[in-house]
Amino acid sequence: MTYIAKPRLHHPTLTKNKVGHTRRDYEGRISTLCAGCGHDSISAAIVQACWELDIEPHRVAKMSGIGCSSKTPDYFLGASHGFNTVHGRMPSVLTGANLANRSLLYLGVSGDGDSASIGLGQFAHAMRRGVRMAYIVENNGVYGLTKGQFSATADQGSKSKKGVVNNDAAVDLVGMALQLGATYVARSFSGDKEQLVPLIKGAMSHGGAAFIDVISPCVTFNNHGGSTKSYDYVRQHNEAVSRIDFISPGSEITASYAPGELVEVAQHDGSILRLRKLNDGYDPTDRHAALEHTHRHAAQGEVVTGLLYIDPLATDLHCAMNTAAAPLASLGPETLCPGGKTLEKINAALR
Ligand SMILES: Cc1ncc(C[n+]2csc(CCOP(=O)(O)OP(=O)(O)O)c2C)c(N)n1
Ligand code: SF4
Ligand SMILES: [Mg+2]
Repeated sequence: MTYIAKPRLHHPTLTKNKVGHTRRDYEGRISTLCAGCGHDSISAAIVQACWELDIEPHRVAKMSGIGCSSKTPDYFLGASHGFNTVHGRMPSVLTGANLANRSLLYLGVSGDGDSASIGLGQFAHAMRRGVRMAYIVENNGVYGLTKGQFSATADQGSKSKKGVVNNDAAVDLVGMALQLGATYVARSFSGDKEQLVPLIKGAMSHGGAAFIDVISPCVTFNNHGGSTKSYDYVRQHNEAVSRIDFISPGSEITASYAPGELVEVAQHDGSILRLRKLNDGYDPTDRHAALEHTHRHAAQGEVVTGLLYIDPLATDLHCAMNTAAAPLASLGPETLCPGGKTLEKINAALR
């Protein structure tokens, strides 16, 4: 209920992280979503990930579009920057903000309608440009907010609550992200916090465009038999490629897995993603193999989850454009406007 404010008082013994915050400091307002909605579990995973990463909340900019999923940034990181954009336009607003100030951590939260229908072009260009961000799609296969129409990620042959069959082919956002050049691509399930939290931590520490497709059941409109985005379906068909562990810079690396079963991937910031292979020979640094693997299993009705692809040496849009390291707002007028003579020179060079 929106009118019930969350109490600000904390119990004095709540555990604090390295920057002096309790988990509660990463929460937002009380959720107004339906009880049991997968999106609320994703919000809880984001809270957990940011708390464990010792992120100062004011260093995060959370952006979204329109939909139940896009409402969720109100329910986490209440002390962060936020921008609720027009339907499907989150990626371009995030890109602009990122270009103006690269010192923030960008978290884009969207829905399957928001990113795979009206915002598909925006999604594609943010991925191919390598905008540094953690982009999460809370994928329920329907337009939850507008009462349950099929979205573009609904699987062909799956059924609506009233039994209508979806005849259209599904847009595969994971496949698109892989093809378009995203450098961190994962899929998870809102009901699997153990897998989702380290995936979010890895995405937020990544040096380029990170995308996570999270299957997030809509309990009101798409949680019946015949749906391929229901709790029961995903639990029965979940096929994980790896078990993931996130180790932040400076943490002790313990060897809890038997040698030979582990892949360790170091990221730019010194964090390490430790992947315990569940599938023999699965290589998370092979983009083509990731595409082939996910498509082959999808054809068998399986939902492949885990960290599907990572480029540990990823760079981002700022690197490609050779932009200033400092936020634009911190640059003085002499730097931002170098004067008439410089402009004349530029114009002359273009004639
Ligand atoms: C320009 C525009 N077109 C259509 C709508 C109506 N609309 C609001 S939310 C939505 C779909 C949301 O679906 P999704 O992104 O999957 O979010 P969910 O509610 O399922 O989490 C639509 C079509 C709108 N708000 N603005
Ligand atoms: S309508 Fe569906 S997506 Fe929206 S809050 Fe309810 S369960 Fe969640
Ligand atoms: Mg949806």
